[in-house]
Amino acid sequence: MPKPREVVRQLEVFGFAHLRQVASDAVGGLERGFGKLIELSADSASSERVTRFDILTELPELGRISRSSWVRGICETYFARHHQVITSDANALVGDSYWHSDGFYNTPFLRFVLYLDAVTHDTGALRFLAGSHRADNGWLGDPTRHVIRHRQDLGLDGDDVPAVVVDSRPGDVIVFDTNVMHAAWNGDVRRQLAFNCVGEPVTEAEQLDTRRYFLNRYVSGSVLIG
Ligand SMILES: O=C(O)CCC(=O)C(=O)O
Repeated sequence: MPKPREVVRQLEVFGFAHLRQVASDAVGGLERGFGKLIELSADSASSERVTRFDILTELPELGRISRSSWVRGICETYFARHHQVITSDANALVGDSYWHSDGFYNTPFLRFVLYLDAVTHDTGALRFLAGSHRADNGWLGDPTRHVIRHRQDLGLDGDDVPAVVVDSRPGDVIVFDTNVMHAAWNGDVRRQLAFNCVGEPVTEAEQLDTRRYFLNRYVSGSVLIG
């Protein structure tokens, strides 16, 4: 397991970090638990996206990961205070997830994601615009709008927007600041588990952001698809 301080530096600089095989011991249990929560259609051509929220009790292996010392180390270093897990979700994802951030907040939020299927450039791997989570990096406003309108404004298909693609296999965890612009292209059905964390909100603005973030996850579903 990489040191929390190094992971946090990656999060600060790039907005995401790829933790290879940190959950390899849990894969079997996570797969069995996922199967009880979401039944995948035998015919992938007719599959639709499905999300189940608040799954940490039903999926004790994910609950254990969310309470692990390495998750705590990353969160408490990133947020510089105690943290809370505010939402969790299991998703059967199908097709493209368009370029988006999960809202842009002054309060930082982290999302820990595990794919139970190997995902690559051509099969729906998460990809990121490195550094786009930071307001001081100049992404807000026109650059972000141009990425969202990539075909009209840039003449690029979504998967041709220059980005870092994080190929992942079961047992890997991807953690990202949810302000960062991310997407997934060319994917077939992929099983995803995730939980979202925040530093204990202290100020009124942090409390408001946390409530808005919490509600947005339920309103927008787990991921944006355009
Ligand atoms: O795998 C995907 O389709 C993208 C997932 C995503 O955007 C997210 O988990 O926030």
